[in-house]
Amino acid sequence: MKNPYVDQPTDRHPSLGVRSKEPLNAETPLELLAESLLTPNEIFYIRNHLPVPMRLSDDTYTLRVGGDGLKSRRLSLGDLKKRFKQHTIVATIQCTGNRRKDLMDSPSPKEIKGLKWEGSAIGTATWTGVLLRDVLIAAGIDESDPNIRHIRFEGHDEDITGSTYGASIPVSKAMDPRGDVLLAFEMNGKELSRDHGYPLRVLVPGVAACRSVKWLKSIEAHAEESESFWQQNDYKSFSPNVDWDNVDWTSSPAIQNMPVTSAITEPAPGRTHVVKRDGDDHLTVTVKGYAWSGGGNGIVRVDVSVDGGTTWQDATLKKIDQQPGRGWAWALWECEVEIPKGHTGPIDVVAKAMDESCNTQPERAEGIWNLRGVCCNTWPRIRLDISD
Ligand SMILES: Nc1nc2c(c(=O)[nH]1)N[C@H]1C(S)=C(S)[C@@H](COP(=O)(O)O)O[C@H]1N2
Ligand SMILES: [Mo]
Repeated sequence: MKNPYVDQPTDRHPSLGVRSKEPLNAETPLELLAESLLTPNEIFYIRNHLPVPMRLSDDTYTLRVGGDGLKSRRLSLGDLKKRFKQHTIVATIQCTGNRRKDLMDSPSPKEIKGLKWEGSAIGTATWTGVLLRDVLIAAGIDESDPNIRHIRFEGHDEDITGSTYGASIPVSKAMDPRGDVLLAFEMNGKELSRDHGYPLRVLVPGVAACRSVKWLKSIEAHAEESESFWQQNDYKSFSPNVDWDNVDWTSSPAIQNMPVTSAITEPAPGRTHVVKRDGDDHLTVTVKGYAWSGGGNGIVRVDVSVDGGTTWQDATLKKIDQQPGRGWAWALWECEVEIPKGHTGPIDVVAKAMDESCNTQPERAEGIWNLRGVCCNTWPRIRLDISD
């Protein structure tokens, strides 16, 4: 049998942190992540479940639109670009398993299955494309039809049995004029690369990135969600008491909007950083990171603590101006953290973000532990060691 991985992209950046090779799953180096509001395409995280499909050609590519109540049609890339107004949005996408490592490293003795993502399975870009809403309207969608509840997407990538990657989103999000769901062909002003879905992908801002289907093959309106494995039996969260022996996948909804989260990118988590006091009574340490929330909830604040959360210091935010409810992009933050007078020895720095719906982050992993290790948003933590 032909190796399905023979024809994979060759332009993958060597600095990416590879979590699996075939299929390629790789994250941005954490120390580069909070350097710029827009993540450079070359180092944007890559999450592939299956082999990247053969390079689809601009000229022969067509998108199939159909399903309940829609006129069935095929649209070429040219049709999409000519017939519909083009839009550019700035949005962060985050893998549902971002920061899974923090759940895996938590005290639970039970098994989490999944790639050990650290904090960089997330990135922000400008995305250019046409509105899914406009394409659905042109195909004659009846918004008042109560039986149309989900918009299904299918990718061109397939496993050895020929079944393709797929996902769906609620029709309310797809049709929201301020929901900004795109069929995107450009990322940061450049044609999508093969790894990021060339020639066309869905981009669902505010929603778990597993719904932003790459190498888009078809769109369908339907009463039910996508039947794909990834909609039905994956990317769901459960109570900490559910494990691989007793999980009932039908008992929990597919994740759409994601919870508010943040990460510390500098100093790097996972090792102790020695800081010399040098006789200085007033000592500060620069701590940097990102914060993001789903559902269009922009970040309003990031707080930092060095006493386990008893007292907090304000971080300074850097963010792109977006309308309330359309806060699709992350905020980068920085704090000159004050180390208490006279303190020497180890000290932990923690952070938490708050979004515009006043959601904030849980301190500990135990309450949000789940068997797939999704939606990890505990307080990020780093350790300093203050020496005289
Ligand atoms: N067709 C297809 N679309 C897909 C995937 C995939 O494997 N196949 N992975 C999804 C997941 S889980 C994530 S996190 C994002 C990652 O997008 P990126 O690789 O462009 O960063 O794509 C989503 N879209
Ligand atoms: Mo993902």
